[in-house]
Amino acid sequence: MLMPLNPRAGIQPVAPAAPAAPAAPAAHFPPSFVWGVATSAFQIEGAATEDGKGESIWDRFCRVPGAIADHSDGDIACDHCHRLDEDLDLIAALGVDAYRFSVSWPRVQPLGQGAWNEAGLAFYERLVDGLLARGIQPYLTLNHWDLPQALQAQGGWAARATVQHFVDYALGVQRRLGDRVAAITTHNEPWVIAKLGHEDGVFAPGLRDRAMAMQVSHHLLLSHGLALQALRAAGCRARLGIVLNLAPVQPATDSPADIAQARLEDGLLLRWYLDPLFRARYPQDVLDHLGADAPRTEPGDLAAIATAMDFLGINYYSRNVVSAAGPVDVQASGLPITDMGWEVYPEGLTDLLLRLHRDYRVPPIYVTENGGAFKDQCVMEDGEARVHDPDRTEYIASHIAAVGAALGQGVPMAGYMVWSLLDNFEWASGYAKRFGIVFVDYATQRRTPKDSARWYQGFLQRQRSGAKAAVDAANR
Ligand code: IFM
Repeated sequence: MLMPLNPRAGIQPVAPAAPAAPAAPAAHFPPSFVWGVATSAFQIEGAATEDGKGESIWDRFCRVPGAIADHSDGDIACDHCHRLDEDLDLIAALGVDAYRFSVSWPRVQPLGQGAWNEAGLAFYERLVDGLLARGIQPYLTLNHWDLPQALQAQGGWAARATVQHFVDYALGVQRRLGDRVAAITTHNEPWVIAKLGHEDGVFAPGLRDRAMAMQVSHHLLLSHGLALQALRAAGCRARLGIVLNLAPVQPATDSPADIAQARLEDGLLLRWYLDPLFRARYPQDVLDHLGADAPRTEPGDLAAIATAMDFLGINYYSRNVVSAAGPVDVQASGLPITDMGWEVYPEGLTDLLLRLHRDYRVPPIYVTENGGAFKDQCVMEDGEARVHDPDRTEYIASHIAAVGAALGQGVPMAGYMVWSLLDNFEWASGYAKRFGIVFVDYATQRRTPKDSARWYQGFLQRQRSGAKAAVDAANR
């Protein structure tokens, strides 16, 4: 029996019998490089109606018949609110530098404006202090999609008034936690909120209106810029940035129609966000394409959006292959496919990072999410529960190598965070898709670190000893 690194966490140190691990990524990551794991509030917390928490748009959306594949909701999720210490120990046992989590806006400000909920603020204070006590840097996200339902009733992100409510919310969180968190992200994946939530209607709040979706994207970006200004004016010392979901968009063939389609989708997914953030303008070809669906802006909006950031967060999962003829069958590429139906394409991450550096001269970049949903193999070995997930380990290792390749070519990479610490509520897919490096048995809420967690733990140990050896050599 191996002794756990942290007896309460139950995770084992990597032993010779550990799963066949892929070759360690060859790149040299500097000692300052931040390694982490990530989650979000709605996906893990549960306690949906406890201690004064308000309703979020995701609480409401889960009640819509057919909205969630397995008819589940976030009421209990990973029961994280009631298992905070156990989960903090799990994070610590991995040996990461940082933990990226989000604050549930309706938990701390139930109506999205006005009164604050002390119990909610106290929960996040316990989380942040618990991380610091374990030597882990808190990376806080303000908006990982769970807008207070009360604000949705007033128009949600489509209403310009929500911009100021968000700024006030950011300031309230800063007042309570800003002195102790390493970084604050305004929004996670604004494209998802706008497109999937307001144009395609497959995510909360389930609306289908392209003009509204584009207005939402503008308000998200504007609230990001204004929040940064307000936080800095309030003396916030945490590093400030935004997290975008980006993917290289590639034409299925070299036909002019496919190339044009790829250019347009690149505009809608990447340049629509990167151009205003780094060039204070929306891309003209996308504005032309949108016509009357383009968002209404006011003087000064674009300058506010382009407020300088301390970092850019990138969530990377796969590439997008597009054709003018319609959806592309990714199975045909012959690449491995995750349980979400996404191609495993690590070289796309290197390409993307190089492009960001070349075209936008971005600030230090964190890969704030990267990981894969795969079918896990749960077994009992020598009386011990084990979860074998070689595909996930391979996925993570190959993407870390892709980050290393970008770093080696001069991209200012600052960190990498695995999505996700725990299996959790995968939005419209419910609980069937598992991204965690720690398995969650939802019937018992028992956590079992998967082989990928053991691999990541060992990888981080090797990083540390490599970094220490380099420092010792330099001091000799
Ligand atoms: O689970 C999500 C996360 O909330 C946002 N980025 C993508 C992940 C996987 O779909």
